[in-house]
Amino acid sequence: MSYECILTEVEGNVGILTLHRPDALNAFNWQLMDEVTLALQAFEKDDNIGCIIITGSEKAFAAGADIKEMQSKDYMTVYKEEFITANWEEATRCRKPVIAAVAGYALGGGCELAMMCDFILAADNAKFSQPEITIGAMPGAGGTQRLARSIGKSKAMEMCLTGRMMDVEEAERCGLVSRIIPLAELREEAIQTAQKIAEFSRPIVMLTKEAVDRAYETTLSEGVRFERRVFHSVFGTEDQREGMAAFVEKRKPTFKHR
Ligand code: DAK
Repeated sequence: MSYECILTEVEGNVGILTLHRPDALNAFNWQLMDEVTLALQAFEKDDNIGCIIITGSEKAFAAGADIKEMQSKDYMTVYKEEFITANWEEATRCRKPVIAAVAGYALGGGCELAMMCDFILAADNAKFSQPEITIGAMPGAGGTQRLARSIGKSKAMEMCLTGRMMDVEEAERCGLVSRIIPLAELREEAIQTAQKIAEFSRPIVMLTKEAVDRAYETTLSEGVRFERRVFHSVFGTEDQREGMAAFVEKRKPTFKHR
């Protein structure tokens, strides 16, 4: 499959999707989001891949929705074409872990896409913002919801109402990103992190991801109940037997992903 607005490659057991519209700081036009959707679906289907990375350039993860494409849309158009819903949210449907490796600007939809991923590794030049308010819009791809859950109401409200840029130190302090990495090392560190995850049992990685995600959707007691049921199901896998046997026998486990 050949793409025009993204690059895809596979390194080891890691699928890497690079947003690639350098002339527009990777702004999301319809074609780019279609390609992101197709590439993520292909990575999901590929049995060799155990973890996915979405990244951009050193200057921009993504500067958000393509304002030039969006400016002429009216209400009936965005409603009928299911703008955003149609092709922006595939990352949230992936069962394999998806890591956002963010350098430079992650603005508007760019920040929202990063938040759709399972965690964000950020370069020391990363900047996050929901600047839609400054162009007469508002976040439309989950920004008001995921930001509030991720960094709390006060900061989320301030970000969405002022459009201010958050630097990477603040983003790490408030839990938006999991780690800050020197820009030159971001890609390699993201690949190593993803490869480490890919080498664990795939079904157990997917179950763990599903359990953590449940924390966002339900009460504590229901979440713990869900976790317990999933935890019990782990004991039905070959990989649980192999992992524990390997520990007892003081050797490295060989997971068969079943
Ligand atoms: N869209 C289109 N083109 C963009 C762009 C964008 N978001 N961001 C940058 N570009 C283009 C610039 O126009 C410029 O192109 P040329 O003029 O050279 O042709 C090129 O990328 C380089 O940008 P700059 O020259 O501006 O570069 P600087 O380094 O000076 O500035 C910047 C970088 C990121 C600070 C600046 O480009 C910037 O402020 N960009 C816009 C960021 C922004 O506002 N993003 C949020 C977009 S809105 C919904 C409704 C709305 C939304 C979602 C849903 N529903 C109705 C459901 C909104 C979502 C958004 O993401």
